[in-house]
Parts: sequence; C-alpha cells; structure tokens
Amino acid sequence: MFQVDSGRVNRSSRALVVSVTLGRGAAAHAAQDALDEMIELARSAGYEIRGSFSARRERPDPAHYLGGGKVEELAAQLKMADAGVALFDVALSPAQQRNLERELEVPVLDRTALILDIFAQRAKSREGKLQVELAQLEHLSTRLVRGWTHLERQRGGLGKTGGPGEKQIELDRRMIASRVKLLRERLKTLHKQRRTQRRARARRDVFSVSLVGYTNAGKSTLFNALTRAGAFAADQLFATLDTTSRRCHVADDVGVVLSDTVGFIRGLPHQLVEAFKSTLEESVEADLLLHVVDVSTPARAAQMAEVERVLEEIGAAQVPRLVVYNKIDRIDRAPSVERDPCGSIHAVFVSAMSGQGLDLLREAIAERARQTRAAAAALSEIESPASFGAPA
Ligand SMILES: Nc1nc2c(ncn2[C@@H]2O[C@H](COP(=O)(O)OP(=O)(O)OP(=O)(O)O)[C@@H](O)[C@H]2O)c(=O)[nH]1
Ligand SMILES: [Mg+2]
Repeated sequence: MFQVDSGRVNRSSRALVVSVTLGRGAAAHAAQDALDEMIELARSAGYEIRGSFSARRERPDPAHYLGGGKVEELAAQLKMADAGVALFDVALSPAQQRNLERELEVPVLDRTALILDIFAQRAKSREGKLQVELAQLEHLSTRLVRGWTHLERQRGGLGKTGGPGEKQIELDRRMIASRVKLLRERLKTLHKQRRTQRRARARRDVFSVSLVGYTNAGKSTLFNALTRAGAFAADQLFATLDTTSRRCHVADDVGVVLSDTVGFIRGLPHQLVEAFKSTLEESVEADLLLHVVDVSTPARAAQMAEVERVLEEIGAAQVPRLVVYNKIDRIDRAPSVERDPCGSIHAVFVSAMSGQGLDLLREAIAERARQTRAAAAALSEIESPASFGAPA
C-alpha cells in the first residue's frame, strides 16, 4: 500500500495547541470552546498536551499566519513546555506550514491534518480505510504542488527547485494519481453493494432511521441502548467511522432499521466529506434522521448549526428530522417530548446512558413511521388511482 507521510508524527509527542482568533468581534467563550475542542481532538489523536498558546489577529499573515513577535513568543513557549509539535487550530496554507516549521523547528500540524490523522488511526472496515486513504492522498496532493517539504526533508533537500527532488515529486505525483484512481474504483464497487443492500431494505418496507450529530454527542451509546448491540462508544472524538445498521424494535406494527455513523465536527476537512460520501449517503437516503445533540455542552447551538451545515453539504437537508437532546442526566432535566405547532413531535429529551426517555423516543419514532407510511399510501393513491388501472 502507498505510505502516506504520517511517520513524522510521533504519537507520544508532547504538543502545544495554538489557537488564533481572527477579527475583533468573536466572543471569548466561543474562543474557549474552540480551544477546548482542539485539545480534545489532539488528545483523541494521542498527543500529550503541554499547554496552549492563544493569539488574536485582524487577519492571517500570509507567510506565517501569526505575526513575527508572536512566532518568537510561541517558539519560546514550545521550548519551555518541552513540546515537540505545534498543533494549529486553523487551516494553514502549505507555505504557512512550511515557514512555521522552519521558524519553530518542530513539526506543525493544522486542524485538517489532525482530523485526517485521527480518521486514519480509527478506520477499521475496508471501506473506511479506503476512504481515509483517499482523503489523505487528496490532501497531500494539494501540498505537493508548492513543495512537499516533509518528504523532501527526509531525502535531505530543502525545497530547492530542479534536480532530483523535482523529478521525485513528479514521480510521487503520478503514483498518487494512479493510487487515487484505483481507490475511487474500489470505493465505487463497495458503494454499489451498499446501494443494493439499501434497495433490498426499502423493498421489505422497513422504516430507515439514521443517527447523525456532532462527534461525542452519544450516537453510539443511543444506538446500543435502542438495539442492544455492542457498537463501540467512547469518550473520544470520532470513536465511530463506519456505518452499522441494525433492526430496532419500537412498536409491533412498524419495522425499523437504525444506522449509526461517523460524527461531524466544525471544520471537517472537505476531502473527508467527499471521501465519506458513500458512508454518509446512508443518512441522505434515510426516512428519518435522529439529530443527536449533547444538551449538556454550552457549545450545543454552534454544534447543531455545524451538523445542519454538513447535512446540507451532503444533500440531506430535505430528510425529515427528529432532534434528540441527549445526556439530560447531566443537567437534571426530566425526559419529555416537544411538538411543533402542527402537533408533530420534533424533539425528545433523553439520556442514552441512564435510559431515561428512551420509551418516549421509541414512541416518537413509531409515530413518525406511521405518519410516513400514511403519507406514502396517500401518495400512491394519487399517482395510480385504482379506477384508471396501471398505465401501459
Ligand atoms: N452523562 C451521559 N454521558 C453520555 C450519554 N450518552 C453518551 N454519553 C457519553 O458520551 C461519550 C460519547 O459517546 P458516544 O456514544 O461514543 O458518542 P458518539 O456520538 O457515537 O461519538 P463519535 O462516534 O465519536 O462521533 C461517551 O463517554 C458516553 O459514555 C448520556 O446520556 N449521559
Ligand atoms: Mg460513535
């Protein structure tokens, strides 16, 4: 298999997390939430966090993202904290990354690279692995254009143009292109299989429900509670990468298949969304989405907005929703349901962990399934009225 250059990342590395707030308006608590999340991401990737470094700028500096004075300060703090890697909670251009590495004398990773790294560590299924590799290669190929610093460094040349380095880049680029083509083909085959399975399910008249939500909201815990399955749930970001589907009993008169899948996060790299399209398609084609929200986090509104944004990006904006406010045990709230003005249930408050409210949730799913079934029956009446017979 083609080896992506992640060898330079020493998993036991001690890291400093760098956050940069742009502009003047950003609220202090939003910046703190963002920093906490980046620290969580870094921990999930296996780093030991030695501290954090915050800066504020009107706009990013094109060469280093930070200003010269701040870069010096950061270099000093890295030394003091004995940190071997700097993790930037922003998207760095290849040039910014390269310049920062030169000034700071440690590897620099940005948010995209960190998320890709976590996905690479977590991917288990064949499809998941192929999807992550594709995303990594596509990310890498954008960095190749302006100089492949890390690999060049391994080969002992530092960004000089011409000579063997340039030829090597051309070779690498061609290798990547053919590997990307192969991965796309393999994924296409798996994609077809997945689609066939879904069609079979649709024919059997089951109501398909997909869990979506921000990473760590409790989707897998809820999936296990509702299906009594053993999906991996853990207090780490992106514990789940693949889609698992199982039958789930909500009422005697409705058959439901529930799917658990990858969580979303602010700044989910575009390459990942692209590569995971087929995994995420499960959500797009579901009859109902359960949007699982961690009701106990102050960042919940921002997280919900981000989930909606990704749903739109993958073309699932039109799929009916039911909001599941999870972890009510943490805020001491009683389980309940919320109905919209038309009387339809739009939100349920539960605790997947303690089981409170799960009966309400089952009833809500059954009610939505019955409504959908009734609507589909009415629609097929209109489309093929019995008196006219079927069109030839
Ligand atoms: N207190 C409390 N904790 C919960 C509840 N549901 C889940 N958790 C915890 O939240 C953490 C994340 O749960 P997961 O089920 O792995 O979350 P997920 O949404 O599947 O996360 P990813 O797969 O990483 O996207 C775990 O530590 C769970 O034990 C709940 O109702 N109450
Ligand atoms: Mg999960």
